[in-house]
Amino acid sequence: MTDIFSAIQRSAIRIKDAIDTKDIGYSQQENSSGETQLQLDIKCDMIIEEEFSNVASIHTIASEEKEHAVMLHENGKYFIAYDPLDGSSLIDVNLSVGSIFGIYENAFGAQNMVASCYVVFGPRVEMVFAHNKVKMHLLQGKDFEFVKEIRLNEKGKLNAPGGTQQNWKSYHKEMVDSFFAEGYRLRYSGGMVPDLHQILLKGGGLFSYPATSDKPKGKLRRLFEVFPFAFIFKKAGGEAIDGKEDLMGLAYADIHDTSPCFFGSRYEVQRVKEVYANN
Ligand code: FDP
Repeated sequence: MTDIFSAIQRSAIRIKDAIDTKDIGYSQQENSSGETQLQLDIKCDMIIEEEFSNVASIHTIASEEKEHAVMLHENGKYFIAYDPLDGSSLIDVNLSVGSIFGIYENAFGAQNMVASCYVVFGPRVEMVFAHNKVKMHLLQGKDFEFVKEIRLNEKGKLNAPGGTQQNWKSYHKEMVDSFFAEGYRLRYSGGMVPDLHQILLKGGGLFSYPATSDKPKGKLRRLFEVFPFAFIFKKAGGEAIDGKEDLMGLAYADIHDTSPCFFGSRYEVQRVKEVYANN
């Protein structure tokens, strides 16, 4: 696992350089989810693939930017699903973005996840790695230094509601409003990585990306985004559900499958469960 951790660190340093120095323009390519790919997405995907190619313990990779999984080393045991640059449309307005990695043993699937990791590219570059514990590291020069362990409180103060409100179900809107009525504050940038990072570091709250009328199966991808963050939230003492079920209990059929998702501390996720159980 140390070799994977180091490869992610090397990738993060190269991605930071790419963000800082490359022109950002729209390429002609579309990714498998039908979105126009930014050139920077492609560059970041290539960086990660290159770094992972040098790690013999990695059997197969799946990237949000590639239609199919790619086998790297026949004798490796880890399967890594990653989103090289999540929230990349936020780059041209200079908001934070991130990379997400789900590390699976022997095959993809939530039940096989053994570690997960994300990197936030903001004013600082921070990396959060969850194995037995959830640990945050800060990029200092060319090295990542351990900063602290992340633990969620029982209850937080932040509310990050994703998706187009016009397309929310009425009970979902009522639930979101009920948190605001209780004093929760809106914190939503539109980047999953910084939005969830904020909730993790500020002790708790709720991030939701529900099923909507335009996206009945949610928007966020199970293998690349949902399972990795579910693993992190649970290890940090919080919860992660699809409305009713634990996200880590969900299967996947296609590597690009999505799911509605709710991540938070226990108090807020309990409210989600109560509201969704009746709907
Ligand atoms: P983006 O489309 O900019 O890549 O991964 C998808 C994502 O960003 C998440 O980072 C983010 O939380 C979500 O989409 C935002 O979607 P909405 O604008 O629909 O809320």
